[in-house]
Amino acid sequence: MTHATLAAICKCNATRACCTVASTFPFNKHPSLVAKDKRFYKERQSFVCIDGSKMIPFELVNDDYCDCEDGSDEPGTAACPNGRFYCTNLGFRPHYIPSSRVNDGVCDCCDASDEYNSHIRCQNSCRNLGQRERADVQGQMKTLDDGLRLKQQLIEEGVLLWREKQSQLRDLEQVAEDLQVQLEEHRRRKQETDRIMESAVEANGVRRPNTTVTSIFHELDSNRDGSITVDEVQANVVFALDEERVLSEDEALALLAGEHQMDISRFQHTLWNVLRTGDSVKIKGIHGESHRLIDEDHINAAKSAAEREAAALKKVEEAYETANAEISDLKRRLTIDYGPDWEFLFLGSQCYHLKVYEYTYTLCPFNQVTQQSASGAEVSLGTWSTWAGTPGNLYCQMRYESGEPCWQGPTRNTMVTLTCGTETALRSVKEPSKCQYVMDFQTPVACQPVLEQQGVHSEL
Ligand code: MAN
Repeated sequence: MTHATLAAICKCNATRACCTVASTFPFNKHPSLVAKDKRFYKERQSFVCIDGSKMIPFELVNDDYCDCEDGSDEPGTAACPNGRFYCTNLGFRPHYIPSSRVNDGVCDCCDASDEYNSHIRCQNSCRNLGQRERADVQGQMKTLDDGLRLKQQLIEEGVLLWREKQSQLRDLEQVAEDLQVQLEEHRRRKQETDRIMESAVEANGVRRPNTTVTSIFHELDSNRDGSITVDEVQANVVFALDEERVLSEDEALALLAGEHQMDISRFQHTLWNVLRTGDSVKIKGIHGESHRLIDEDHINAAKSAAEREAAALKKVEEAYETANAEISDLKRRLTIDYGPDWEFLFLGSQCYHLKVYEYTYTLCPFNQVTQQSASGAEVSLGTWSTWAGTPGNLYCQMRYESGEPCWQGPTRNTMVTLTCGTETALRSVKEPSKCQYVMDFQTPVACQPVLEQQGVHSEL
């Protein structure tokens, strides 16, 4: 449609929209004009497009025909595809809408100004929206206030906790030092008992094996009556250096410590000791060095002592290893960045859970993230890597990396976003792409003194 045609229509029919626009809204009072833009629409002979590209007669402004490339000649109609209509939205937030939405039968501005010449009637809902938004902002401000108070407490606790960890480290280092001394002592004792055992075994290596007090006693007690008599000694014991000569009764009696009968417990403390060395008398019929008897009890005692020492040493070694592992774990944890005031330190000893559908997610800050299925199987969604916020707000995101590899996919990773709240809790877990997880974690320590009041302007 040309200007000439449009002007003709307007002149002919004053009820047509294009004409009504001009008659209903004097140009410089049109609701679509932002205060700062009003200066461009002073009623004069001509209008210069705001981008300076063209000059047109003033009656062509808002004539429902787009003349300016920047759409500035049609601030109150839908004629220009790139035109913008300004919703004043008094009581709420002002904003621009594309001009194409003006009088299109849909209420876009909460003050109804975009449908000023439309078949539908729009309600002005700006007041309600403003009230609701103000209530939301007040709620957020209260959360922020409470959160900041709690954060202050956590900062104070963080400092104490930090000192506690430092002293825990010193204690552990002392324990490890003591254990090292004990370790050296136990190693020395073990060497000693091993040596005694080895020499006991070695010394008996050439002797008659499998001999014990009991077995020799039974060998001498020919009639198995539980005691050894003079006859039995004469029948079974000979002189080491003269095996042919039979012991006299007196000699046999002397070996029985002057008694005619000897039970095993007495034997153990008298004749057994004489026979064991094999120096003066020995069991008849045994030749060479093997007439010497192995003292199994002695060897067993040495073995038990060596085993006891080995067990004691193992225990101390394990305690030493545990202490050292705890020291390196604590040292590692103390090198983590817990925020400028150690305010995030308390999170290091906690875990937070959230069940989402069939999975239970667990976030153990500065440690790891896991996912447990209903069957109980647990997979790692990543271990602590680093703070990952922006340089100006570093502590608003945590990254956990190198979790369990995903079947035919990447390694599982998790990004945790920290938001301000009065409680510390895991609020949501999502998996926006396969095996890549995002968590919303609320905590007072994420509260910042300045609330980012995005989009809330002074008009409120
Ligand atoms: C498991 C879970 C899911 C993941 C699939 C990938 O079922 O860890 O979160 O998407 O594996 O195969």
